[in-house]
Parts: sequence; structure tokens; C-alpha cells
Amino acid sequence: GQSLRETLKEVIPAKQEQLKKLKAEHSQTVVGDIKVENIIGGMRGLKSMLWEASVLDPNEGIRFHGLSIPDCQKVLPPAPNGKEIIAESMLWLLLTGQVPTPEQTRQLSAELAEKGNLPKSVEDLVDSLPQSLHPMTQLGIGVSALNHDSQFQAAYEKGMKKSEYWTHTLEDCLTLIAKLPALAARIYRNVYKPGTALPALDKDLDLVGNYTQLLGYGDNHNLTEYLRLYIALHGDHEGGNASAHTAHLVGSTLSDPFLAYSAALFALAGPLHGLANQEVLRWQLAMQKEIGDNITHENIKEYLWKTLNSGQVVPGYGHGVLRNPDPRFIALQEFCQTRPELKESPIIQLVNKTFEVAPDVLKEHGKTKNPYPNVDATSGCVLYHYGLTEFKYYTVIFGVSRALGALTQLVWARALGLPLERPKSVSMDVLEKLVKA
Ligand code: FCX
Repeated sequence: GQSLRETLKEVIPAKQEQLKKLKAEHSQTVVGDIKVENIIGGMRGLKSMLWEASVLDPNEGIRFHGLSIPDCQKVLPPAPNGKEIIAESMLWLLLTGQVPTPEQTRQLSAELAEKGNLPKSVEDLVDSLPQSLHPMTQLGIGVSALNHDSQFQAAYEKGMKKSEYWTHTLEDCLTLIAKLPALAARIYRNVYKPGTALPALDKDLDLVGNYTQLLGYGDNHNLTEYLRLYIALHGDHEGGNASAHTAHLVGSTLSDPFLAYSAALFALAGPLHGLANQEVLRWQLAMQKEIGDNITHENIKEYLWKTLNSGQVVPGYGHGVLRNPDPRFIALQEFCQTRPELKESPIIQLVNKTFEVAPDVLKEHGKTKNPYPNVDATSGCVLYHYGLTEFKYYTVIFGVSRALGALTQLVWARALGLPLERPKSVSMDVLEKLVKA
């Protein structure tokens, strides 16, 4: 089979043609209008950026190059010893729009494992950070420091043609994805298991296989499979979410992929975005502590109202785009149903029970446009069950995953020659004049 680079070289010209045609024939065609609510409402619903790898439908959820999550589960190659989608097959699909063969997937795994070690300077930097610094801050710092060896930046300094941007961007993106497990696992060890030795990367393992091994959970096959699915499913969620959009915005200045992605990580670190999976667990455990065993639907209902009446959001519920239960949530729930130990896990049962009550309470509360769970409602609780209980670490795992989609788009943005992003802002005075005109 063809290599990833050969495949991309083949698919890029057609996309470049597609953009050229859109520009030539439709630059002035109107496809929507801007309302005041978009300007003051976080640009919700405004179609204003290109994103190639995935599109989010409010009712159906995410599709990656047209493939739904169940489609992906059918066609994307798993690890040799597993059943779940792995990061490499998802990355291949996102980057090329094509389903890789198992052999192509293995090649990519081997390449990533080959490149996965951290430079000594980054190891030393991460080791010097205070144990009490949030793991997401540490991850962002580590990723930005990897820009020391950016191929894109070096080539830009020397002077390169625009047509070469994407090849150097791709090399940096693959390097970064390869190094994320070692970086993220080093942070975990430093913060939660200081003094324990990290194993070497195994050239025969996939990215997530290596990641679980580095974290110290390599002998837990079910957790490894869960993390494979988790990381594949969190890989991309179209372009407007805060982390993806940040990578796109920063990347549009031609700062290199390491800098662009570190910025994205700091957007992911907010409680309305990626940090929600840590918040869900904290919230469910507080519920369990307050109510005790044998929690009833009525108990949960009361607890939900208590959260809402104190002015807090119910973490893991609601979404900026989705208007139905998140298919990523459903896929993770299905994973739990196939594992007896998860089916019987008290924390998973509590998540399920909460799901049976929360949508009706949120509807009655009447504020959120989407009363259904998003992926964060369940993702952290499975980790908790398997003994990865340090929930301040959970968003780091999301951060390892989101690189797949955010970095894919950087490659496409450079291949398509997309410009610096620079929307127009207005003051309220200007807006008042505009509405009167
Ligand atoms: N609990 C209580 N109130 C909620 C709510 C929830 N779960 N979700 C939305 N609301 C409220 C909003 O706070 C807003 O109130 P306001 O009018 O007083 O400002 C109102 O409902 C309308 O918000 P809505 O348009 O439905 O939602 P937004 O697009 O503004 O925000 C998020 C979407 C996801 C930020 C929101 O639903 C939320 O805060 N959810 C809880 C946190 C969470 O789970 N985030 C993870 C999202 C995602 F999956 C991810 O990024 O990982």
C-alpha cells in the first residue's frame, strides 16, 4: 500500500482545485446572514470557517469525512490484539479522507513509535515544573517547548515556497502526535507516581498501546481498548469548538504546529470545554458522597435541582451545536455494556441513572438548548473505574486526542493556502448604528 505522504500528495491537488473553483465561481455568493445575536452570542451557528476532516450535524452528531461513528467502528482497522478504533487509523482517515488498510495503519504506528521519544531539554523542563501545577498547564508548556525543533519554523527562516508549507507542517504534526504519549505520561508520573521509572517505547505497539504502557496500565487490556476508542472518538469535532478553532487561528499566523497546538490545549483546559470531563466526575462523586448508597431517581433529581439553583451548570450536559444525545457518549456507553465489570461498576451505574433523569430536569429548568449528555458525561467515569482516579489528569488525555483533528486541519490549511484569520469586530456603538441603518 501507499504511504501516508504518497496518499496525501495524491489527494491534495483535487482539494486545491475544489477551492479554486469555489473562489472563482462563488466568491460573492451569499450563504447565510449575520444577526446581532451571532455577534453578541459567541458566533453560535455562524458559518465562517473551512474545516475539512469532519462536520457536526446538530441531530446526528459528528461525521468524519462523511463516516459516522458506527461506520468508523466497522471500517477502521483496530490494533492487532484489539477491536476498537485506534488513533492511527482515525488520523489516516482525517488526513486523507480514505480508510487505511491494516498494513498502512501498522506502518504509521511504527513511524510514530520511532519518533516518540522526547528531547532531553523537554524532559528536563517538564521534570522541573511544580507537582502542584495543573497537568494541562504542564502539557501546554511541554508542547510549546517542542517547537525548539520545528521543521516548519526552520524552513521558514531559511525561506521556503508557499507550495512547500504543507509538507513541513505535516512533518511537525506527525512529530508532535508521536511525542504526545511520552510527554503526557511523563507528566502523569511526575505528578502522581513520582520516582517510578518510565518504560521505553515499544516499536510494535500502537500509539495508545504505548501511552497506556507509559502511564503504567499496560497490563489492563480493557483500559487500553477503552483509551483507544476514547482517543479516536475525541480526535475531531469540526472546526468551531474552542480548541480546534484556537489551533486554526494561531496556525493561520504561520506560527508552527507546536505553538498552534499548545494554544489549543489552553482552550481545552477551560471548564466549559475539555475540563468538563474532570468536572463530571467531581460532581458525580460529590453526589454519591452526599446521598450515600442506593441512590434513587428522586435523589438525583433533587441533587440536579440543587446544582441548577445554585447557579452552576450540570457538567457533561448541553452543547454548543448538538441537539440530541452525543453519539460519542452513546459509543462509550455501548463499550460499557460489553464489559461486565463496567456494567456492574457503581460509578457507571450512577452515570446511567443520572442520564435517565437529567434531560427532563434540564428541560423543566428551561435554559439549555440541549438537555442531553455530551461525551464528557461518561468519559472520565470509566477511567475512574479502572483505577485511573486522578481526575485532574483527564483533560490531558483529551488533549492527546484532539491533536489528531486540530493538526490535520493545519496540514489542510497550509495545503490550501488559507489566509490569516482576521474577522471584523464592532463596538456596541457601531452595532447600534448598524441596526438603525
Ligand atoms: N446546565 C445548566 N445550564 C446550562 C447547561 C447545563 N449543562 N448547558 C447550558 N446551560 C445554560 C447556559 O449556561 C445558558 O445560560 P445563560 O443564558 O444564563 O447564559 C443557557 O443554558 C443557554 O445555553 P446554550 O445555548 O444551551 O449552550 P451554549 O452553547 O451557550 O453552551 C456548553 C454550551 C457546552 C458550554 C453548555 O451546555 C455547558 O456549560 N455545559 C456544561 C459543561 C460541559 O459539559 N461542557 C462540555 C462540552 C463539550 F462536550 C466539550 O467541549 O467537551
